[in-house]
Amino acid sequence: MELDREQRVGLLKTMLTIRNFELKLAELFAAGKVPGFVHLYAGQEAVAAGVCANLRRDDYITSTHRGHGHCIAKGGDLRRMMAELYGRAAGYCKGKGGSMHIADLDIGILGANGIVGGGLAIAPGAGLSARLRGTDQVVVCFFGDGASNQSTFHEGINMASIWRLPVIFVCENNLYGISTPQSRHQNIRDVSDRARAYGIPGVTVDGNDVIAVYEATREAVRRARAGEGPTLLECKTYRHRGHFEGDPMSYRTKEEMEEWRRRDPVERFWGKLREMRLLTETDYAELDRQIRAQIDEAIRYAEESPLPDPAEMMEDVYAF
Ligand SMILES: Cc1ncc(C[n+]2csc(CCOP(=O)(O)OP(=O)(O)O)c2C)c(N)n1
Ligand SMILES: [Mg+2]
Repeated sequence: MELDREQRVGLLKTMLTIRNFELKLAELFAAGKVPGFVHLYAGQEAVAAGVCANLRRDDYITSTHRGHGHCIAKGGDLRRMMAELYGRAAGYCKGKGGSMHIADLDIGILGANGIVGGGLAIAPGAGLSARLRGTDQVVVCFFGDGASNQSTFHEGINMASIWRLPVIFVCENNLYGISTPQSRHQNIRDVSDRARAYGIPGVTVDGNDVIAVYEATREAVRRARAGEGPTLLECKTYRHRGHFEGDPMSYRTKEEMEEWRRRDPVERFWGKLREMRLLTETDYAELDRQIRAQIDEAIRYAEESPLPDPAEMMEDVYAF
């Protein structure tokens, strides 16, 4: 089934929203407006956009420390996201969580995770819940190449495979875990090879090609909804920025970064749409302008919100 114009432009819009949001956030962070840590998603937009375009509002995702893109692609509210990043009371976690704790249960976002591999333990549980409630909801578990060495990866995928849970495990292989290249943290090139050990399909796609990601996810979602069980989908991609904002990036060469910038997922897809005559330069400029205006509005919303009241410090805090 071919995607129509509206669907293609929708994919570009999601990617461009993530790109603009992240680059604006980089500026705000450098200006000292955003406290804490931020790990930006710029460069990996095709993964979040291509995957989430296959999901319904009531499907679930689990996210990571690099989670803004997942949240935006699943329909997260830019204003509440920005307010959370600013640590303000109007934020998703009332300003008490920050970048790595954004969640929105109303639209199936089960949360970002500061714990690498944390989502791999949560996703099978959400899949089991869907099964027990008799729904056909599916769960997407986003995680990185580094996380694929965590015990939760093996336990989570094994559990999901034996119970045929409706989970799509999406590995965003951006070739690094902090400063460690993939070749030094695992002895395989394709993380999807590991799927064989659990008796499930393993697929690797170009994670900078939004259509390739979209199509591979469509099949994985079809399988999951039909009760055929999980898939491990690896998307090869690259982060444009450091591991965190402020990372000097001494572990990567300029040549490597330039090479990947030539494969920029947003530029590439916009170029395709222009070639297909689905979008003109004017349309693109207008789309970009609207997105920037929405982000500026989110910043205004965040800046107008008060800081959380210190008296509420212990509210919404759980201990087990
Ligand atoms: C359990 C745990 N171990 C270590 C860390 C420190 N840490 C934060 S991000 C990261 C690397 C994650 O790499 P990857 O999964 O490839 O994700 P990427 O940052 O490339 O998106 C590590 C080791 C952590 N947050 N949690
Ligand atoms: Mg990585």
